[in-house]
Amino acid sequence: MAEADILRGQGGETHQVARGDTPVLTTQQGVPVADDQNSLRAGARGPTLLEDFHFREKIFHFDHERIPERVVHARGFGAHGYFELTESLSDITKADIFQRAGEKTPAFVRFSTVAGNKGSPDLPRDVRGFAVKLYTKEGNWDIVGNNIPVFFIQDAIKFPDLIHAAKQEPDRGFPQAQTAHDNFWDFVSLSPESVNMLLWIMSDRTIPRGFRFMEGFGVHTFRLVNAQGRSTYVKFHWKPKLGMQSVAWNEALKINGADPDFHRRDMWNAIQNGDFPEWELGLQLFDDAFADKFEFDILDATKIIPEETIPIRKVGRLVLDRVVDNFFAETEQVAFCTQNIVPGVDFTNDPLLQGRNFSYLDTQLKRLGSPNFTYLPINAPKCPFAHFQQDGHMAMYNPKGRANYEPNSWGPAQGGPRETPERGFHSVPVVESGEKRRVRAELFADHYSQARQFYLSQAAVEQTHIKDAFVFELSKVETPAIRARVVSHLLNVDDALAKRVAEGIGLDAMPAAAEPARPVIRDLKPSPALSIVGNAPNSFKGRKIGVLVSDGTNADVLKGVMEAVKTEGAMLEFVAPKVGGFTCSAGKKHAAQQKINGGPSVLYDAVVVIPSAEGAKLLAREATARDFVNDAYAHAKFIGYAESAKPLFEKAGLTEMDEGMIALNSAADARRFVEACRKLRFWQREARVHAV
Ligand code: HDE
Repeated sequence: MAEADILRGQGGETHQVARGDTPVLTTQQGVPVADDQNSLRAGARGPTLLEDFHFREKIFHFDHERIPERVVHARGFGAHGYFELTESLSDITKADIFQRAGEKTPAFVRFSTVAGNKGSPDLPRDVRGFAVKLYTKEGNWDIVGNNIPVFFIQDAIKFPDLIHAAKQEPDRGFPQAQTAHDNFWDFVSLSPESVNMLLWIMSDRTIPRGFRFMEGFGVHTFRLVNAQGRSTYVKFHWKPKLGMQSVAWNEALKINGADPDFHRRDMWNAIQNGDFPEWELGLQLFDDAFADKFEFDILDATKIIPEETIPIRKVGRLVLDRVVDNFFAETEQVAFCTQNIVPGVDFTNDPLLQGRNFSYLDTQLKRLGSPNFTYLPINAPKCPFAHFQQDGHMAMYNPKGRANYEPNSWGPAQGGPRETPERGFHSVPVVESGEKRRVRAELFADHYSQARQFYLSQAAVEQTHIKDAFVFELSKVETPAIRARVVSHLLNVDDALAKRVAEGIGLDAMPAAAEPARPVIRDLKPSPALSIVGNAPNSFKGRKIGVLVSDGTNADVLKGVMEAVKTEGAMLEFVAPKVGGFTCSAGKKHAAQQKINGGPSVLYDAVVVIPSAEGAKLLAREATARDFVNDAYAHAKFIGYAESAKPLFEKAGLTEMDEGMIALNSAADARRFVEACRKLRFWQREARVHAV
């Protein structure tokens, strides 16, 4: 704003005044405001007057800015995009969205953590929500999923207990966003149905590198229904285009301090840079014959169907290409409901899903305060809609005319909308019979077989991470009996794992194995698809390198690194002693993105350390620069370095070089380095840096 538009008031306060095209500030009633800096007073030193309607309206509105945060999944981040169908599924479902290959359907996706409050960090060890709203031509369809294909419990009636146990303990109000406390481990160790999920959440799946790098799952078995009324069971999978990637646990702890917004910033930057995050939609389709012969119950949300048993059919892609205009209006007010399905899709009797169908609608009323939340732009269908629901708080679209009921006698023009038996939603006419009892289905009692299968499907380094995670969490549990009870379950999963965890927490005596409710199937074939490391993308695309520089950094090496990173489709940030930038050996000034104490190496997938000899001497005296290289080493990252960086390495205690550390003397070296980074981490180093 030009200086001329700023006026000073009597107290020296700033008044910016609307001129030309600048919009005029008004009250909510549209009354132009003359002064937004001073409330109305009786005399310059007198009391504030009640008749100051502008002041009262402003403060009143401010006082009511907050709505209740979500009970779970409070911390979330959303983006817009589209789903594009790549093959017609008209033989399997009449869902309009699945009819025409090449057609795009608008979508909104909200990612979230589960346990933490709205202001908690992005990288606790936690399941991630992966909720997709598809604005189809026959209504909104919500696939409210997670980044893990199984869940903790089998019956929705246990959800309040699970969440109470996971969130802050009620007497003390902490810990925040962590399962590493007594109540959580007490509850899950008394609920053997949770054991499969425990293996998943102790794996690296719960510390993803970003939303762009994780899978999504519908979790429950659903149905697809075709025009003839034939139903096919389906499980939904979202497969990330960039492949899966996670961070190291110690890294996650540090990222939460250095950048609590790490995941949302990553997604925001990717979309703003035009690197649109993308997933393929995969379907596992099967029928009753398969369901009847499968070892587990397809209605049990604590079980998967391995991809090797029912292959995944890729039918489309989800692309996120637009950030929100307003976080509150879109990400906060979006209301996902599992009950939002469309003709051609149907529920199964999964008792978790059945319970969710009540919970989500109910929770939206509490959060958004009115049954008219469906009219908010983020929630409203993008297809025509017409019904006789009326009134209530914030009514925006009451039906016009005389008819607000049907049947009525007011004719086609005046009478309002009518049923459509052909196109309308029909439930699959499943025949249900049975005793009315509170009881679980028989196969639900297998609690360990798939936990074992999951563990045995992991790469060695992943198994170690799982062991480390159990040891970390149980070390925060103060009650020894709870620690031992967890180990008693692990004995039914894998003896070696139980032993390693028991050793890790210093358990005096091995407990007896928990009594399984059904015999453990010990010879399920491992499922290679369950390993992150085993399915690594062999690409550094979409990842980020932190380049530690100083005045005098070698210009040729710098240029080589920048070009190699660009060719790979990756990103780079300069971390320098001063954010104002640095002058390279060619005398060119470059802006830096981070000052060294605000840009620790945990924010990057790999690092390059190329200060000049002078710069290295300076950085060797800076503790955060020593942390930069030390952490990169400890987190098994690839490190590209100039010989001139050696004094910094030595001062940091890094004297053992390995193959994950690559000397950069030329542009060709830089290319070699970025190619090495495609392995993502130099895992061989990890065992060398962890002694306990
Ligand atoms: Fe949720 N869940 N949930 N959940 N859930 C909510 O709805 C609930 C479950 C999931 O980004 C709440 O809008 C019950 C499984 C996501 O806005 C609430 C049960 C899965 C989100 C609720 C479950 C999920 C929620 C809280 C046990 C993966 C965030 C706020 C049967 C398949 C959606 C809200 C968003 C949110 C209830 C279990 C995923 C209270 C009763 C299983 C991604 O309604």
